[in-house]
Amino acid sequence: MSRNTRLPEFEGFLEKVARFDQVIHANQRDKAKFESRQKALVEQLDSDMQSLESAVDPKNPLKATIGHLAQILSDCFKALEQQVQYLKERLKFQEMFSERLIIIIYGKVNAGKSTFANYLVRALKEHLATQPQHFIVDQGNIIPSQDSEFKEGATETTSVIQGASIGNIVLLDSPGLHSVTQENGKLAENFTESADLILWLSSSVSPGQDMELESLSREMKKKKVLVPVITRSDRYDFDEVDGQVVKVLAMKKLKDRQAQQQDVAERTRRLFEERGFDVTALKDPVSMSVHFANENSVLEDIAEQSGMEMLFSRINTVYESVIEAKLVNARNQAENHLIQVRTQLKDEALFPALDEQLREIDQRKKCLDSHSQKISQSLLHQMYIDVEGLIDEAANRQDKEYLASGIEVILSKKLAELLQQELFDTFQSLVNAASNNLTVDVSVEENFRNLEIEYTELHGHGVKGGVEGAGVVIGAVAGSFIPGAGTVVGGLIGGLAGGAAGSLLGNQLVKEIRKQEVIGVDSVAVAQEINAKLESLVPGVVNQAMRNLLTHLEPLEHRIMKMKNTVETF
Ligand SMILES: Nc1nc2c(ncn2[C@@H]2O[C@H](COP(=O)(O)OP(=O)(O)OP(=O)(O)O)[C@@H](O)[C@H]2O)c(=O)[nH]1
Ligand SMILES: [Mg+2]
Repeated sequence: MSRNTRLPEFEGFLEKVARFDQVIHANQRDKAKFESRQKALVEQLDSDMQSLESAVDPKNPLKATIGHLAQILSDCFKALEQQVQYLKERLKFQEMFSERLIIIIYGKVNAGKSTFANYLVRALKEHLATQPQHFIVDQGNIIPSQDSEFKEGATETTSVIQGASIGNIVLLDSPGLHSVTQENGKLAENFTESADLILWLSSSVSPGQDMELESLSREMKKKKVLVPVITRSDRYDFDEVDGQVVKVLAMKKLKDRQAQQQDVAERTRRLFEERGFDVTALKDPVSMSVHFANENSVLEDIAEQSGMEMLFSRINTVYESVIEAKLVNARNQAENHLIQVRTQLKDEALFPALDEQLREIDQRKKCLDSHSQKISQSLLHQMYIDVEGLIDEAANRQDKEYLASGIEVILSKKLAELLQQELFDTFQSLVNAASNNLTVDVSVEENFRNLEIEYTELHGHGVKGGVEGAGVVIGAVAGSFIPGAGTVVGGLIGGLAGGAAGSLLGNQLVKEIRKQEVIGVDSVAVAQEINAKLESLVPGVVNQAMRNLLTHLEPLEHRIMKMKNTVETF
């Protein structure tokens, strides 16, 4: 921009900037808060993780994945530490220039950032009649450089944050976004935070590509003041000079430039609406060409033709927001940092791993649910078979305790076998202890009863009917009837009863003695009781084993939920 031309917008901009140092005082108190908040978050997550690790049994198959989770968390901490480091560097940088307007020239590789930065430095130098001081930024430190220009080039050229300080303005030229060297892109993205104004450049060759709009929306989300610029809005015309055809650089046709501006504006707006961002904060793009401005600097209205006047007019309209942003920049950076910490933990690093862990746990819980009934049924079936022999043994001994403890032993042995068979794949050696220490109440209420007969023995002389001494009996079976014993008892009763009737009628001298005799053991009532009991006992015992296994899952689940909550409420 030549001094001779009238440049109201550019001059208006310079006037504002001249008063810049009167308004700036970064808020130091708010700035410090982020560190203590992040420290509290890290400590809480660390303690949550320790609690999770101590809750996982060494035999738990989830042990390995939980170990992996601890590793992920520790990586997150390292990344956060790195970000804090970046933030401190930015704040340090920002503080160093707290009384100047920091403009960052930002955008995709090859957008024309360095070329534009050089153009601006030259224009400022000319108007302010002062020398720029070039520097590079290294870990927040300003290292003065001997260069008097930023390097421009067709291949990716800029790999550090370089800048020039002139008057009340600090101009930063950043490495290209979506750079082949990812680090460079990150460096630039990280640095936009310390700037008060972002000039967002996109080449007119193909302006506002999706990835570029993504980066633009990220900056706007951070509530940065941003002016979109479509650079390189020129083309070559062929002209005839002194009878020779020559290539002449001209601006792209106005209607083409307007169409590009509108297209970028509309697509950005759509993206913002989709994301629910504040559309009103968006500024329409301005198109310009540095090459055209440089090559035609003699033209009276070059600032207007090249798009520069329009650019400064746009900058002037956002100037008040720039000042407001400057005042709260440090606090905003700290807030943005904390938001970023949460987003990163939730969307990128920690939550996906926690959710994966929760899925693993849920899958195991479902496995318990789905196997529980099957295990109960198989166990009940096996118990019916095995208990039959045990009842016989216990009946012979007439020992209910023997029966009760025998059932307990068989039950836990069979249960252990079934758990091993059905759940080992999922729970591995945890199943071994699952059937230990179960409460199995097999008290037997019913008694084994002797199976007895009662009969009357007749003693005396002159008894008719041929019974001498003891002999004639009226019998009745005492106790329950049991198969097997039945025939014996039945026969006995029949035989004895026949003789008894005649004897009694014939002689009063006969002496009657009532007698009882054990002829077997009745275990029917006990067997019925046991079978009925098993029906409710077995599912209860299986349920206990399932709950034992759940104790290896639920505390983990609670602790993982707690970690998520720690981040959510941060
Ligand atoms: N036609 C035209 N080309 C331009 C203009 N500005 C820059 N260029 C060209 O675009 C290419 C890249 O320019 P740079 O200024 O180095 O771009 P950059 O954005 O700094 O690139 P990186 O630092 O690599 O990200 C160079 O070949 C420039 O000559 C312009 O206004 N018009
Ligand atoms: Mg560059």
